[in-house]
Amino acid sequence: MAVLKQLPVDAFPRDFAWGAATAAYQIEGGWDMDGKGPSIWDTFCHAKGRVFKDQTGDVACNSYQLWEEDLKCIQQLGLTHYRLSFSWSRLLPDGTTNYVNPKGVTYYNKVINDLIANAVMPMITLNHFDLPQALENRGGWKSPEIVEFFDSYAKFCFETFGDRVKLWITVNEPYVCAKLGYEDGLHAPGLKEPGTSVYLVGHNMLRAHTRAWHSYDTHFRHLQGGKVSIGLNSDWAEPLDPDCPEDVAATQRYMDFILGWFACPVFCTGDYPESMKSRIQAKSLQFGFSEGPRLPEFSENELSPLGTADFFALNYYTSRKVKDTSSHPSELSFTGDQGAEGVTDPSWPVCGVSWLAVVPEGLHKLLNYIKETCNNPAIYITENGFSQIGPVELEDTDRCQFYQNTLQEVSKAIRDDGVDVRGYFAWSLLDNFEWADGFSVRFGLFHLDFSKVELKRTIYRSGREYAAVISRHRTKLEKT
Ligand code: PNW
Repeated sequence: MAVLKQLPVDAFPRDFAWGAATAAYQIEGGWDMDGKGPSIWDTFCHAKGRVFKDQTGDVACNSYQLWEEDLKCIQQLGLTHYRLSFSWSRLLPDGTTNYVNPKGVTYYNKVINDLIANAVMPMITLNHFDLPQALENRGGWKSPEIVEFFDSYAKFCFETFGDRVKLWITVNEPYVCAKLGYEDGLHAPGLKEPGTSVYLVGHNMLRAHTRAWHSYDTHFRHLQGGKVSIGLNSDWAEPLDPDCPEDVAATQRYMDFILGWFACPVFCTGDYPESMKSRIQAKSLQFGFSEGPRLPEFSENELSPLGTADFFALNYYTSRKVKDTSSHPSELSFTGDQGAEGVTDPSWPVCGVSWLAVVPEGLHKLLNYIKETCNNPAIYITENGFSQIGPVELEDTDRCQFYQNTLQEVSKAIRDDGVDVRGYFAWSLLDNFEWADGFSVRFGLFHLDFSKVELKRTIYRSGREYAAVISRHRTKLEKT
């Protein structure tokens, strides 16, 4: 029995975006083909001991050469939207507009044109973790210079592709990039500089986003009429003990340090959450840290991040129960600043990766939270998904159940609570290179056998059922 057949589609608005998402480094391969420059992920994976079994994205799904196969998958699902990212160093090999790689432009033009010819709207992420290595060599996200470089890259993309691309995301998940890349050392560039770089990197990402949004607003919006946002990930969090005031306060801090860190400056106040400012300052004092503020301040002389998003781009995967750790001894670190620890509830099933407890109702609650705290924005769920680990099951009934439950929660948020959800992008179109987990973790609606050069795409049952939902929604619309 097809699980997703039970999903009521009436709640989804007429022009709801039914999508799937990918990212350049995770699918393209062709890491040094046709003039592409290296990115920090090429460097990170080529150094041994970073990634599961030292796997790399050198080939990945080979989407650089097999784009037509991806297109067939997109057609088979009947998607209305497809979210992909540009490889910055495929377009601009040294990260700057001093030299444009024409083969990179040709590749993305073909992708975009094929999508549009098939009535699929592209949503483009300008940077999904894979910073050009040449820019990393100049300080990367830690250097204020990056803001200029990013803005030039963004303007180049708006100019070159913006006649056809109407949905843009500047930076994907600044939280994950800054925390895993500069605090924990688990993602490229693999730095462990706890309690310091993470905030600087986050700040420069916000500034880069702000500049790019303003560039679009000033120079392109009136000609192209598109929308620009920043991609924010968040868990949903609840107090471990709802009757314990310290856990309640810790839960708010937990949300502030993940979502509020970027959502507050962009959607609410133009500044970081109060809890971040006060906690980080207090901890700096406690540790006698005197090399300037660890959490950078927004200067009056530069553009404010407030109002620099035309929609809310939300990546949601999981939920946490939070307990207060504010008085625990800690080193100087992000987690110490946060003073909160998130744990999973034993009743929540865990899929594939250990961090991913499956909690669809958390998405429902998070959508309401964003509606309430971020001025009721139009929301696209730009990533959400379920991973498999271990033996491949093409009949992935668990994942079907997951999509059924999740889309049910989304429909409730729309219908019962009036949350303005405009679209849903499943992560991911294809099984792909899952960062430090390599190919061991499978998020795709299509299966790939990475041991064979053909890299044939085979639809999972969840893909077939997702396609059925989309087609049922369309059929309903045609009748009304
Ligand atoms: C997101 N974690 O990243 C990314 O945007 C995708 O590229 C990725 O494939 C997807 O989630 C699934 O993981 C994350 O370790 C990477 O907590 C790592 C974590 C969370 C999100």
